[in-house]
Amino acid sequence: MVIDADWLQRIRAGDRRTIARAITSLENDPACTEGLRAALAPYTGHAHVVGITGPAGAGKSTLVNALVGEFLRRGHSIAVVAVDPSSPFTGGAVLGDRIRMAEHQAHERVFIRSLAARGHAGGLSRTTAQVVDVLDAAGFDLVLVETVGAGQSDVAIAKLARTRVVVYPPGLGDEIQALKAGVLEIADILVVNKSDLPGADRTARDLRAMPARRGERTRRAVLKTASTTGDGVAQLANAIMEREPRNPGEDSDAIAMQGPPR
Ligand SMILES: Nc1nc2c(ncn2[C@@H]2O[C@H](COP(=O)(O)OP(=O)(O)OP(=O)(O)O)[C@@H](O)[C@H]2O)c(=O)[nH]1
Ligand SMILES: [Mg+2]
Repeated sequence: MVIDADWLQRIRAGDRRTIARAITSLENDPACTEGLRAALAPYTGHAHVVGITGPAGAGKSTLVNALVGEFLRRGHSIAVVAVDPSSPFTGGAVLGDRIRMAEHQAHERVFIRSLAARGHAGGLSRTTAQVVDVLDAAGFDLVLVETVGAGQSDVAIAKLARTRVVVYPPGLGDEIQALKAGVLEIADILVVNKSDLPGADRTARDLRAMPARRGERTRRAVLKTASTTGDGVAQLANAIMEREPRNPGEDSDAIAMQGPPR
C-alpha cells in the first residue's frame, strides 16, 4: 500500500476499494500501522464511534443491522466493524455476521467489514482502532463496532468508542451482581434485546436498579429492543444521537440559560 496524497484523497472521498484495501493491508501487515496512523491523524475525530458489546448470541449483529436501517432513514452514513471471535467454537460467526448485516450491505452510505480477533485480548482485534481511523477519515457519520461477546476483560472498546452500548438477552437474574464490576461499568447505554421473549421486563428492572457510576449525575439509560421486529430501535438510535457533542453555539446558550438571573 502506497500512502501518498492521491491515496489520502481517495480515502477522504470514501472510495470503497481504497478503504477495503487499506483495511486488508492493516490486517496482513502490522508494519503499515504507524504510517497509516500518521497520515490519517489530521482527518480523524469526526465520526461518532459506537461500541456494541455483550454476551455471545445477545443479538448484537441483528441489532446493528436494525440500527443501520434506522440511521440510513435519518440520512446518515454508517460504517460497521464486526470483530469476530474466530474461536473454534464460533467458527461460523463471520459468515453469520455477514448474513445478519447483509440487508444494507449494498447501500452507498453503508460500509461493513468483519475483522478476525485472532485471540487478541480485550474484545478487539489488533487492528480495530486503525480500521476505525480509516473509516473516520473516510467521512462516515457513525462507525458501529461490534465486539466479541464481552466478559469482564473486554473493556478495550471503552477507549475506542464515544458511546458504549452493552446488549443483554432477557434472563440475567443473579448474574447481574457478577457483571457489575466488569463490562457494565463501561456502559453508557444498556439494552435488553429480545424483548419479545419472556423475562425482558425483569432484566430491564434489574439493570435499572444498578447504581450510577462514580462521579455520574444520571443513571445510564436502560432500553428494551427486539431487533428482529425493530421494536425500540428508534429509541436506541435517539439515545445514541443524544451523546453527540452539541455544536458550540448550543453549548454557550445552555450555559447562559443555566446562569443566575441578572
Ligand atoms: N426472539 C428474538 N431473537 C433475536 C432477536 N435479536 C436477535 N435474535 C436471534 O438471536 C440469534 C443471535 O443473534 P446475533 O445477532 O447473531 O447475536 P450476536 O450477539 O451478534 O452473536 P455473536 O456475534 O455470535 O456473539 C439469532 O438467531 C437472531 O435471529 C430478538 O430481538 N428477538
Ligand atoms: Mg454477532
